[in-house]
Amino acid sequence: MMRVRTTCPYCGVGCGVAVEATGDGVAVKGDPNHPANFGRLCSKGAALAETLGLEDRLLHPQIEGRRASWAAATETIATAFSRIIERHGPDAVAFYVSGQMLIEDYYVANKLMKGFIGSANIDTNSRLCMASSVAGHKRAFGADVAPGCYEDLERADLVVLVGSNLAWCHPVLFQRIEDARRRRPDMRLVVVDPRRTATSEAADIHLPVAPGGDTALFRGLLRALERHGARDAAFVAAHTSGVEAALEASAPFDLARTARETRIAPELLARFFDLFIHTEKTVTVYSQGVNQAADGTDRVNAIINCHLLAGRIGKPGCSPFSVTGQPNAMGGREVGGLANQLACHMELDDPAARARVRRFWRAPRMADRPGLKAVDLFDAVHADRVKAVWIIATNPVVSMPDADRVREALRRCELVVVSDIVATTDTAACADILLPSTGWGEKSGMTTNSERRMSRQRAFLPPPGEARHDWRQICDVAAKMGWAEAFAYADSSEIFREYARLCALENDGARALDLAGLTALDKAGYEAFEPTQWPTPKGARGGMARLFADGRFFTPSGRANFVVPGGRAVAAVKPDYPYTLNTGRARDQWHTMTRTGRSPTLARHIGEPFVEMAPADAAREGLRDAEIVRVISPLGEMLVRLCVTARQRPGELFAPMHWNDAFAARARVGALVAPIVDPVSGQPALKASRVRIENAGAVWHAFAVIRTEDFVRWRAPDTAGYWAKARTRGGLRAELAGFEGALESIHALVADELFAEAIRPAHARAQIAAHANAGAGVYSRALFIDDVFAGAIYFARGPVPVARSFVCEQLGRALTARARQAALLGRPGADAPDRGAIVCSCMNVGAKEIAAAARAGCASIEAIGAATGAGTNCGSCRAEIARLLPEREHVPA
Ligand SMILES: Nc1nc2c(c(=O)[nH]1)N[C@H]1C(S)=C(S)[C@@H](COP(=O)(O)OP(=O)(O)OC[C@H]3O[C@@H](n4cnc5c(=O)[nH]c(N)nc54)[C@H](O)[C@@H]3O)O[C@H]1N2
Ligand SMILES: Nc1nc2c(c(=O)[nH]1)N[C@H]1C(S)=C(S)[C@@H](COP(=O)(O)OP(=O)(O)OC[C@H]3O[C@@H](n4cnc5c(=O)[nH]c(N)nc54)[C@H](O)[C@@H]3O)O[C@H]1N2
Ligand code: SF4
Ligand SMILES: [Mo]
Repeated sequence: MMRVRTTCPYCGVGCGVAVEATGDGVAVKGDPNHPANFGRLCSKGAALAETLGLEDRLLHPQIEGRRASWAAATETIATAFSRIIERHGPDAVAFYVSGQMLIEDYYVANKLMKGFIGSANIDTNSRLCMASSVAGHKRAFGADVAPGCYEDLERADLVVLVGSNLAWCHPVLFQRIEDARRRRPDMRLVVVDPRRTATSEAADIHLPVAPGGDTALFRGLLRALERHGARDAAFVAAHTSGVEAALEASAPFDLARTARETRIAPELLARFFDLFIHTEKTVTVYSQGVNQAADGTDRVNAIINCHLLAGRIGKPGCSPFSVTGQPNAMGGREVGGLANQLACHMELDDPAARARVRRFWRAPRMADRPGLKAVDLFDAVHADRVKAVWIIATNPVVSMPDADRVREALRRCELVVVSDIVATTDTAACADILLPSTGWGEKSGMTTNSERRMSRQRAFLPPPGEARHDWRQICDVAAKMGWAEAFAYADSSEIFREYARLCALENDGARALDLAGLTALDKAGYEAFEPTQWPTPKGARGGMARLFADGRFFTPSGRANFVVPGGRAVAAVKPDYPYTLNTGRARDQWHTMTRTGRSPTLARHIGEPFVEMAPADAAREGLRDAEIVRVISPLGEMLVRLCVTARQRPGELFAPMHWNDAFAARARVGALVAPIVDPVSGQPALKASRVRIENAGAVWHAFAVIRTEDFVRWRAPDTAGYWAKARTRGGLRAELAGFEGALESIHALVADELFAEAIRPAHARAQIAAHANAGAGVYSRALFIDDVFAGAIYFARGPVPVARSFVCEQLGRALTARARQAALLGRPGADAPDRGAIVCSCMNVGAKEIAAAARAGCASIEAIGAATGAGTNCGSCRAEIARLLPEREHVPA
């Protein structure tokens, strides 16, 4: 392998990645020529090489848990789907797919379901992610178009981030904004988020909006813009409709009412309004704090209304900007992966579009009405109306709301097919047929990022085992179902060409998604394809950075629509469930952790599931920081570590969406989330569930590390009611706790369980050292094989006070007698500093080291970087470093 230029498989920024072979693997760097990142990568992108190992990979097809041939698996699926369709009609089967599929995978899945099976029962995890933005775009612009581009973020004088934790979730975009702010210190950043985040801490103004207060905020802003003469009268008159109704609906939202409904201090609101009114070049970025709400589509339109009124759209540095989550979330919207779309931005309810697509596909049976959206789809599975479902590149048993019911639905379902790269996911556990897919680095195709830029993923590794490309799996089943000719593609470039032709078909500018310039792309051109933004109309050399510059929209009238948002959606407060549970992401994990969970570097940042709670609430509930708590909703519960923090406001909790049964005893937050959806988009409200919280009653706590590279397979000790494991270099680390037994007697039992497998094959050379301080309630055991530190477990009555990064770093080392004692106690000697919790994953720098550097006089992030290395590689941790500096340069909110 030489140097391969590909695209990062995580977030919607879509960074270019350059991969090179090294002696024992590959090295991953940012591609300096890629226009999304110009060489930058965040911590997740930088750790990609650590995710390529084959442990837990799914390598062969399985039927009912037994290895099977591809021929048998394909035949079984095709026969079952055909039989069910024949008996119960095409709507009795479904696909549930993903924004992590490539355009080509997605295109053939959609074609098979909507044109050949004849149902629109194909929905995607983008329903949980982008559906409200799609619906809002369509209402306002007549098409699902993101008008702006990344450069607008750098050229804006004001960037407003609404419901977006950009510093953690789109780190490279955030770095581009931060770089622009360093170059132009007058540029302003405003963050609208109920909680304090790494993003809000970098902002000039943080508006801690009450959950659900967003539409009120932007109605108030619309009114203020109008009152203070910020209307672009010429633009509004020539290119929009509905302004009067929108203004009338906003009229009651004076400062006092807006402040009341948003629970933001009036002075702070006034400052924000003033800034927005007087800053022409404004970009408003929004993400899941907007989309994942019962009124998500209204929130989107309330934001767009403000940009339309001020004419801040289609111009450099001016745009409403929905950032996409997944690498190909945008591409999925393009091919038609949602159950209420047809293909290539054509609508299911448009007979002319249906006829056009039918002709093009030579489709025997076209779907003619929308299919089931994600939440309804799994409901239909539960009710046995859908009898076969094929799940590709998504893990709904973790990521769907009411996730226990989703699991139950799959367990009842006649046929569940799962295509994944990992064998051990919570969804794979429910599959009748498991199909091994190729993953990042092994597959080739196209993705579209947040700024409509198409970019190639390229393979640099052979498929492992018998893994096959997702598109190939789908085409093989289609062929077995009788449609070989329509699904006979030699490679992904042929699929892409067909997709481009359909986008261009009878388009002539009628549909924004025009790829006429790419219909002649041959295989060589496809291989050499350079990142390009659509539309790429006929004759165009490159793509287009911005849309709507000419004021022409894709509505029948050609005008953009103001939309009157509904009232504030307030979830009924049930006294038994006094807290609002907000959910979202952590910096160094990706979704259900099937890939990032393999990286020891990424596990350093946060090693276990948690819930964040305000100090006042914790005091009232009698809960202490770092306790194991049970969070309970009417639907389900989870066990996680409590983190008491002033970043969280009273009445609101926050938990990450990442942990699941493969990594923890019981931490699927989706099990608690109510399946309430936005009535327009069908997107679930994942950020505001009603819950209560209680001490889980742990009587002992433990922290363990164990070397796995030689012989140990991890098995959670039966005695531990709570556990969460994470990778560490050469092994695993785990937090454990138990709800019964006495520490004095149980600790030996737990240690034996943990070390059982380690001792057996190597017992002659294995030694276990023990330490006990019964008075302090502290016990530990350490396992040495010869002189090598092979594992340890540390017990305490409360949260375990050992130096975790120190202990992890000793794993696999041959230790002197003194160092062995330090390892047994879990505390570095005087000569080895304790790093504290790791802040900078890339350079392995901990909070204690950064604090020490700050005490020694380092006053800026740069100075800390020079002294410790922290923040000097990917930069994702810069906001967290800033937190540890005594004085920060930002206007306090
Ligand atoms: N590290 C990491 N990055 C990722 C991902 C990942 O798994 N890990 N996933 C990718 C994907 S698919 C997506 S969709 C994006 C998501 O990216 P983001 O949307 O930035 O991430 P979230 O953490 O889901 O939510 C963003 C913020 O919304 C806030 N919020 C909650 N309720 C409200 C509200 O009522 N109003 C407002 N204004 N804000 C609210 C939350 O407090 C949270 O800080 O991230 C992408 N990037
Ligand atoms: N509570 C709560 N829930 C949420 C959210 C939230 O904020 N809060 N966010 C929602 C959002 S925005 C999203 S996008 C979803 C994400 O949720 P999911 O899509 O369920 O999460 P992932 O872990 O990304 O799942 C991707 C799966 O595909 C597999 N995979 C990876 N590459 C390939 C491939 O090339 N082919 C195949 N066939 N499989 C592959 C991975 O191993 C993994 O099992 O979660 C949603 N759920
Ligand atoms: S910001 Fe990070 S996760 Fe997102 S595409 Fe770039 S490197 Fe990948
Ligand atoms: Mo997402």
